[in-house]
Amino acid sequence: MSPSTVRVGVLGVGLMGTDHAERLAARVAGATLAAVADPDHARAHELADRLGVRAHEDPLDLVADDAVDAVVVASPGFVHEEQVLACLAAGKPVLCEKPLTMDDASSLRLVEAEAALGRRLVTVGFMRRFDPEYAQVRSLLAAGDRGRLLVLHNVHRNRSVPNADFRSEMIVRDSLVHEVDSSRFLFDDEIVEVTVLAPAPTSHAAQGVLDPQVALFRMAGGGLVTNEVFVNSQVGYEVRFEAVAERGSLTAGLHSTALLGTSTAGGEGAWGGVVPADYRTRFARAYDLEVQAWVDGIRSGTGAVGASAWDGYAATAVSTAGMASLASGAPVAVTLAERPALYASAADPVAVP
Ligand code: ISE
Repeated sequence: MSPSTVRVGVLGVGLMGTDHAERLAARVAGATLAAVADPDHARAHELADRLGVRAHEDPLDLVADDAVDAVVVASPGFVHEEQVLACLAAGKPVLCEKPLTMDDASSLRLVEAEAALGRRLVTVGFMRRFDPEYAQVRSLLAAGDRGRLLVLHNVHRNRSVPNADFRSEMIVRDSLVHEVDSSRFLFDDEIVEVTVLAPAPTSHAAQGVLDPQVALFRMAGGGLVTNEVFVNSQVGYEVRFEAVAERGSLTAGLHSTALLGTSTAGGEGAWGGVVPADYRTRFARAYDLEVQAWVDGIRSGTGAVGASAWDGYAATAVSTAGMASLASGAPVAVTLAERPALYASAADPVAVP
């Protein structure tokens, strides 16, 4: 049965979970925020009181709550497997923030659990797919006028990361994973080999952290992707790409770009505007569209849109290989399990808004 109003519970109310909870409470048509939960009970209660909803102390109680139809998982990656499995067992749609889980084996267990159910309940929060420019570039490439996509250049920079626990591996697993997904999405193809290298690190990285990093993906169909990920750029959230096809290139994200080394005070030489502070600003519209599409899919009964559990697994498999490559400095092959019939195409299409 498809509810006319989807009552959503949010698990984990750190930065992203709070952002989603506020979005659901205020600006998603056909949805209400029903409950939140967080291991930091005070934080959960403070948000619940502010938004006028219930707070659960135990995340699994939120999943079991009869007043919750669907769940957003915005908790840390190491609890995703248990929480997503609980949603599957309860038959509740779940929008799980990236990464789906911490490694390919655990992500594959989720794929297998969902495939055994025979219907798609899991969506992975790869919001770049819903960014109007990303979606438009994918459509333009699919239209074929520019010929095949040959090379993709991705740039992904954060001003800084929250704490010294953000180690080198996390740059691959939590940050680069976005480009893993967007590369699969834009090429409509799988990544078969990954190499992750690092220059001498910035002095702004924590002791022993390799930041920035440069990664190379080889696509199954022969395409190549270059990626720069830099999580202590000191500037802001810069995410953009250039897609080079046989007859022309397409660029997205220029509005989040600053030309560094110039001064607005000095008169000539300045270019661009304000660089967004973080992903919540840069991708605000993409998050709105993503959550709205998720809710619409639940209400209409047409099912999940956006990244599937398979996409989440494929991304985690590339990240797992990427972390191995970062450690060895050598290219690492990515071998995926057999794709269950439930996940028919390489990257599910999304409508261009
Ligand atoms: C964070 O978890 C995100 O998902 C952001 O989009 C990314 O830019 C950041 O590096 C991650 O830590």
